[in-house]
Amino acid sequence: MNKSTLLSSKHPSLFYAALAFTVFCVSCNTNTKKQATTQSTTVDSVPSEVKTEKYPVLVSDLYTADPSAHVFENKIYIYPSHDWDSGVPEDDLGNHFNMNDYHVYSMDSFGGPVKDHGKVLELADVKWAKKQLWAPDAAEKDGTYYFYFPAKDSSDIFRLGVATGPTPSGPFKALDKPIANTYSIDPSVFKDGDDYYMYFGGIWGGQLQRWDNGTYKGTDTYPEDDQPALTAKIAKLSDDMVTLAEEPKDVIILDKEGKPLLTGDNERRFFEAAWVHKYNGKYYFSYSTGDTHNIAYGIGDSPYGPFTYQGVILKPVLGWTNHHSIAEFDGQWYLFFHDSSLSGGKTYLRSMKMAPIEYNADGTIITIDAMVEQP
Ligand code: FUB
Repeated sequence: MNKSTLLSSKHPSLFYAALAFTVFCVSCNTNTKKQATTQSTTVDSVPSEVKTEKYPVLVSDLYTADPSAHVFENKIYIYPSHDWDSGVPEDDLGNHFNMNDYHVYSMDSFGGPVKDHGKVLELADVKWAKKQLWAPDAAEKDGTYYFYFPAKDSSDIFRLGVATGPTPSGPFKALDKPIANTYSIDPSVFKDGDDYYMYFGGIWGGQLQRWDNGTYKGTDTYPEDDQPALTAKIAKLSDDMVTLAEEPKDVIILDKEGKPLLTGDNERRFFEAAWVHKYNGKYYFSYSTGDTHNIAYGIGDSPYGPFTYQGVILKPVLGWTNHHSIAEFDGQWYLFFHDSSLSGGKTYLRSMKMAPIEYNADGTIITIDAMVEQP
């Protein structure tokens, strides 16, 4: 089943609305760097759907997705993708996610105003990148801020890049080349004491299935359904924060019997959107299950894992993708995520949201259902 079929079975009316819309827009634009400076990036109207969702959108003048949140300088900083309507039709490679720039946002408190720090990086300023600025993340070390992002290079291969800046909101300047030995999508950086680890990877459009031990094969190869699933990669970052200190390794997710999750276990296996946080001395590896639309997680004793599968943090949201981050602010943990409520369900026009997270006494996380409507 392809992504379009999945959307139609999950939200049939939204699928046909999205299909009609993409067919209408197919001739509007093409993927070129030049258009990064000329595109329209604003939201024209706020459909009524947004009022019936349990959690409000954080930003309603632009579409914002894949929010990576961190507390810097005693504020919540959010690093999202910037969705826009490029007119590229939906396909299984995610070409409709045709983003060209990034904005950074900050908040002083949960529920408080969200400040847009403006455009902090755009495609035209990244020498090696051709298109598709997907989910980013950021980290701070010794007063310098590092902004990590994926993009396709001139050969249409996803690589991970980095840009540096003097403040959490930039301005960021991209390095001339992608980070050596990185590939695929969705970089996220976890700080553990003085050490920083990068997680990355995503299958289907994220191309993880085209790599074998750091070598690009160029063809899609998936393990059989009864074999261990493809999974995210982890590598420690070097002191310079812009190179890897080691070869990327697999992030293993085990079931309760200690066996790796299998390819056929679509409800639980890794798809994309890796994130790690530490709670009560344990490491929580969370991720999207992709075609089953959950944010799931496992718990382990090391940033490298293995992680034992625990369950679902966030049930499927309105839209195809599910993507998240987790951060603690003022003693409360929060989940940052997105859905397509503001666009009336369009897969590629998403809006970021946040919700408090609650833990059970045994350290498991209480599942959130963002689709529940307010009374
Ligand atoms: O935003 C583009 C892609 O969609 C992200 O990289 C994935 O995680 C999914 O959210």
